[in-house]
Amino acid sequence: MDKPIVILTPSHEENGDSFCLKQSYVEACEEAGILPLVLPIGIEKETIRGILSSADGLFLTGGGDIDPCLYGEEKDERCGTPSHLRDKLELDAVEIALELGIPVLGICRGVQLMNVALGGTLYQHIDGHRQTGEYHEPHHKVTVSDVLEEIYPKTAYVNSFHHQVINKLADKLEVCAMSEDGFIEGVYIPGHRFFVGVQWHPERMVMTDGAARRLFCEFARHCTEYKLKEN
Ligand SMILES: [Mn+2]
Repeated sequence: MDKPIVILTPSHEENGDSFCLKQSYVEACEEAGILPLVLPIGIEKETIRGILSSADGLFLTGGGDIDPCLYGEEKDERCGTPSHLRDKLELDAVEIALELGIPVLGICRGVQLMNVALGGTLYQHIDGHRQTGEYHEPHHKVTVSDVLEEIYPKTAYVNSFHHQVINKLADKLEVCAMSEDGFIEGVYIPGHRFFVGVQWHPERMVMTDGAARRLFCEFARHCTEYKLKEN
């Protein structure tokens, strides 16, 4: 079996006793030839290390808001209730993934988490940016550069289901997509084999948008390359 194993992070509600993962993430992975597995909420850091050491990629999925105290801010009333267990799980997972050098994909909350994990900050609420239409419908333009240039057209149309967005960019990250209203919508680490986050939801557009499919295929390709090098 040559398919790469990718570990997906699930959603969790504070004080909830279960976690969940939207099917669309799993389906987009399978479509791209990835074997998707879930990182359980509440496990110890060493357990995360054990799991990621046997994997070929990490996928930070979308979900609720990150605790603003993790980027040094008081919580705004418009910021949602954070899950401390999920925040911790994902911060640990990013740290370990960077140590291991495995490919990392972040979507929506995932790109925000990447930025916070590396020392950046978020806007806790922005008005007038989130769409009300269907998940697969494009909503606004983004201008792409660098690592996304071979995946998306220079001007791409993407969906938009976020009310938070990157404010101060972490030092290690570079921008690879900007929205037409001036927000950072894509980031990457220069020189890393694949550490890419986008603010939109490509997993909801894979049926209608070739670029969304290419993003998952490119992630899968890097995960496979990592797998072949490591084994
Ligand atoms: Mn957007």
